[in-house]
Amino acid sequence: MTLPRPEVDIGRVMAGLEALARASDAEPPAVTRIVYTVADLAGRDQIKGLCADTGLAVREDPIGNTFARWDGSRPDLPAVGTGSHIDAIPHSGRFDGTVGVLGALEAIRALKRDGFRPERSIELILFTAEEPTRFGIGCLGSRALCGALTPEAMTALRDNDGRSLDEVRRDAGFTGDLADVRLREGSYAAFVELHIEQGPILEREGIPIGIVTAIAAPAAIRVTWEGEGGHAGAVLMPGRRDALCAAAEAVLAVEAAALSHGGADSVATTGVCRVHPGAINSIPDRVSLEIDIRDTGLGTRDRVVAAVRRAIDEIAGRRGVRARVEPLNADPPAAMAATVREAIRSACDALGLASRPMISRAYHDALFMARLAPTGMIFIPCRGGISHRPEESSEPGEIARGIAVLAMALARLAGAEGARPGQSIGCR
Ligand code: HGY
Ligand code: MN
Ligand code: MN
Repeated sequence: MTLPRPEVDIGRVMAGLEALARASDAEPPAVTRIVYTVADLAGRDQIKGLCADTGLAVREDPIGNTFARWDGSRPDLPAVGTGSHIDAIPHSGRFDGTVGVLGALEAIRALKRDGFRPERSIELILFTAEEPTRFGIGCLGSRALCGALTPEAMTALRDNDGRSLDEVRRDAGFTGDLADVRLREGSYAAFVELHIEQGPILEREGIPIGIVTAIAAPAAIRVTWEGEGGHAGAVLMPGRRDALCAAAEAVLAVEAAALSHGGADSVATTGVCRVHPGAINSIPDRVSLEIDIRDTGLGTRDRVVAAVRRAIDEIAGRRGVRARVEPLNADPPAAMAATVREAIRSACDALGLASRPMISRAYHDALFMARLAPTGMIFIPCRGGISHRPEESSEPGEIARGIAVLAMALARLAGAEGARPGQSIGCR
């Protein structure tokens, strides 16, 4: 099959990223777009509108996973999926996830402009709630699609205001039976996600494309410390059971566990600390910590988690502060499929682009799509490896190269009917 060589309209993609960045609850250049908020719904509307303008059939599932399908000549065959997320953690950047959604849409448009006609349908997916910000668990939408998050578990999810997922999703206009979210086996023949690297390797080595080999194993726990509150002036120091002092020791123990019990790939972060009552002259009686622990190896990751839990028990006992540990997720790593990696690599070769295999230390919806279909990821460089910060940035040329590789990989995976040698690759 002669692979098409579609032209990428990078100006249109950058304009889309710019418009999407304005659907935000943060002062530019920062972006905040939390799932089911007005900003998130505005961003979704932009994407749905662009998909409809591209002639794709758009549908949403009961939690807002959004599917935009380009029917192939054999719509009866399992489709080839692509996509990512548009939700953004507080005070973050405009490229994380969005490049994989708007880039996939441009890949489809470029293939269409090039006269390519896929045999298998190609389906763009906008996954709901890839970020854990609101409901404490990452990849909520893709977990539910592959059955890793059951309707019962979804029903139990609460946001930071105590509102249930069910209540919030319905208020956002997503109704329907949660049991209908899970996709049946064989729904997709393959899945490919385009994403910024969120690390420094590609930029440092001057390599335009990363071909992901595996996605690291993420785990998260919430620890609620319950001590004894009181008047900051009237309660003397001996015998205090200050919940924040216990939590503070635990935060340092999390860092120590990754450094002493893990390996070179072990990372551990306490990213959330909520103090009650949060008054300067009141001894904290309750503190909630959310801890993120990852490694490319499951055993090493679990060693670090165990070390953190031992430290929590020791601190709680010594300080007389109760600690309630709630596992939020503990997922295995995912290997990327050789067939999809090969499709990406052959696209790079056809485009004369250097590439390198690499591990993804961040998780992505591909971590769960890999349970549904042979899955791969395409990484592009981001400036200084910075992500989850307003300075997050990727150059138009880098994004265009990622989209061109994605388009050709999708064409290869979808199979062609009526494909013709395309024009030379380039950016309009
Ligand atoms: O946290 C992650 O790895 C992803 O960016 N949500
Ligand atoms: Mn992210
Ligand atoms: Mn992401």
